[in-house]
Amino acid sequence: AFPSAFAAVDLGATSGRVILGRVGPDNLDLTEAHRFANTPVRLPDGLHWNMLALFQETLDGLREAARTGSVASIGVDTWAVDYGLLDADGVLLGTPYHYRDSRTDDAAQRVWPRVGPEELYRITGLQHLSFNTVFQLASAAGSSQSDAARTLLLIPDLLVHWLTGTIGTEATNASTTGLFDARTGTWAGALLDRLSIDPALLPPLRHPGDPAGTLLPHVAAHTGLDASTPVITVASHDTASAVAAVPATEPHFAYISCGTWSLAGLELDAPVLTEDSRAANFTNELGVDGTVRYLRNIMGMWLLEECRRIWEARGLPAHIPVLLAEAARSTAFGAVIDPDDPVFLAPGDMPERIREHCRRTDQPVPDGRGAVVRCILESLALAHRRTLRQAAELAGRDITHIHLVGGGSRNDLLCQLTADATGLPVIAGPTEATALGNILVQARAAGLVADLAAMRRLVASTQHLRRYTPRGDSAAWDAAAARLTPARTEP
Ligand code: LFR
Repeated sequence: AFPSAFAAVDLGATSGRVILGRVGPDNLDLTEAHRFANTPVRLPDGLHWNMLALFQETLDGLREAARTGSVASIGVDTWAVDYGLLDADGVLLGTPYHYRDSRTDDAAQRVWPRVGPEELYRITGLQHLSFNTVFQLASAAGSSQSDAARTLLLIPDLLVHWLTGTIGTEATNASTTGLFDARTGTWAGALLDRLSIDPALLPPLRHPGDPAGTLLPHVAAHTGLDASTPVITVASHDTASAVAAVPATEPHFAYISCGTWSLAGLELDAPVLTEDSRAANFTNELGVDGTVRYLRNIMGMWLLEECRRIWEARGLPAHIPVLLAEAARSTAFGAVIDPDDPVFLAPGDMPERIREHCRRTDQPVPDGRGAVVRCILESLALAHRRTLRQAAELAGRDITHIHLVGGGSRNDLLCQLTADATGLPVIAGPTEATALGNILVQARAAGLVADLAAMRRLVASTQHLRRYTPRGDSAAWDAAAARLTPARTEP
């Protein structure tokens, strides 16, 4: 019944996948063509993405997709802020850096003397994260690589360039750079000028749904796809794709896109650029159709992923179901941490950093892996609560329920704890929200879905969702929340 499928290339910070979606009036079926690990590489100059391996895996995934039948179009989404630089001949300069590389730790100090944090926020509406593109560029200013750079391509745009040969910047992802004007939805020309960034470095904007080109002959040859296969611009910032696929059918919803990061917030019609919003470090990133993703980054499942990596490196098997069962049996509210403390940003010995954080804050030190995982999940639930309450207050909106999407929605305990901590029902799923958002924007471009509301209705009626009701222990959560003084991450 479904002649062809849309291929989503969806790269996350720890794994990537190529997923096929078949879309009908009442159907939305996903098949995974290819899944692969995304393993960053440390070189003498810092932490990098293995960009060539990621492109190769993308091609292999598309070849798998081609084997299963005809592919109507392709869309690419990845994490935000990072980029590759091309020289005057269009050749990639070096290897893109990973946003967790420490070279940007103090880079804001190079930007603020020229444009202070308050003014930056009034223009860009962007939360302060040490690794925003604007700070990455500042940390590299004057290097031979920056001098040779003629074009900056964000990671999904770089992959699209390698697939099609075309050049452009997708707008939802452009909104995470710190070089984009949240009020006008265009590159922030005057800001670039004051930061001595050549505007020619930044390619023209493309919007979700725009055609991005067709396949280069060698890409068609390798994948077995027809060279005329279109690549469609999707919401190339993975979080924007995930929010587009939130299965909301009623107003007053909040969302948490929970993967390596927890992105918790609201969908608004217009940015909130107030000083209070800046002080609370909320971001106004662009969503599909000009919507505003008013949210905050919370450190997310990264804490657990990094603990598991460390445990496994020490020969301790760290299967998630086993760890979660141990966490469920552990004492509640042993210790809680502020997941957004910058000490948790870089890769490293996360279990020890968590114990150290507990010592520093005069709390019992979690003893054993179950207790560490319990501490992480309760702390994330508290961060979800704090963030959504603040978002509602700053935006002047009510929240009646929470949609928790992404890989974290598989984590039963986290979903229940989030419902308990917030006192709001949590609707969990879909897990592959990012790929779904990618596929649905392609389906809309093909005329199969009418608009954003119809995309969400289709997700709600076809995907498996679970509902968690708060268990009513709100006094215990209030007490736990009172134990934390969150780190001020804003300047
Ligand atoms: C999530 C995400 C966040 C962004 C972070 C770094 O995958 O895209 O939205 O802040 O990664 O790029």
